[in-house]
Amino acid sequence: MTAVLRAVCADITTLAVDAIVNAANNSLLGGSGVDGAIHRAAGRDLLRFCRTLDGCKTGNAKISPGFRLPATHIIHTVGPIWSDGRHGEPALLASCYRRTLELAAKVGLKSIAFPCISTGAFGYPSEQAAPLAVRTVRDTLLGLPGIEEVVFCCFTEEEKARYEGLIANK
Ligand code: AR6
Repeated sequence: MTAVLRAVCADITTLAVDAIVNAANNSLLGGSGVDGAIHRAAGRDLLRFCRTLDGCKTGNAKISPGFRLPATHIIHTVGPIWSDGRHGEPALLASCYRRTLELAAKVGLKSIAFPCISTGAFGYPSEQAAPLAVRTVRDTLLGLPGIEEVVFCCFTEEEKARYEGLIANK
């Protein structure tokens, strides 16, 4: 089965998918941006659970329940901090998308929503992150037939339009 890719403009904490993805930091103990929103919406049990995960390396991913969220799971991944693009940032960002999808497939999840990882506090230029995200998701899904839907959850209409253009352009 070929997975459906789509872009939405929404608060990711409202999406009723099998897993939403958190753009976290290495501690996995919360922060600002989408990380803060997810911790607030999921409740204190998420922080308690995350304390048992022993952090997460940049480019890797770990899973937790969704607690009070409509999503049943949260996959926490840690994107690279942008410096100039010549310090391994693209490979690390691609790794976030790949590892997240691999983990989702391993536990049998079918629908996943990603935020625009690293493009907020971590400063990754959005016009470079978006094509890399779409390309990496497409390539990774070729080997993961169980995943049926991937949502790119944007926070602005401009970002959503960018993703829609990339999705339409196969
Ligand atoms: N739903 C969807 N997207 C959102 C939401 C939301 N509720 N809130 C923000 N965004 P950022 P990063 C978008 O900064 O760059 C944290 O402190 C936002 O507009 O959340 O990976 C962590 O703990 C942007 O497009 O994540 C780390 O320390 C995108 O989500 C650090 O920030 C990512 O912005 C991670 O930085």
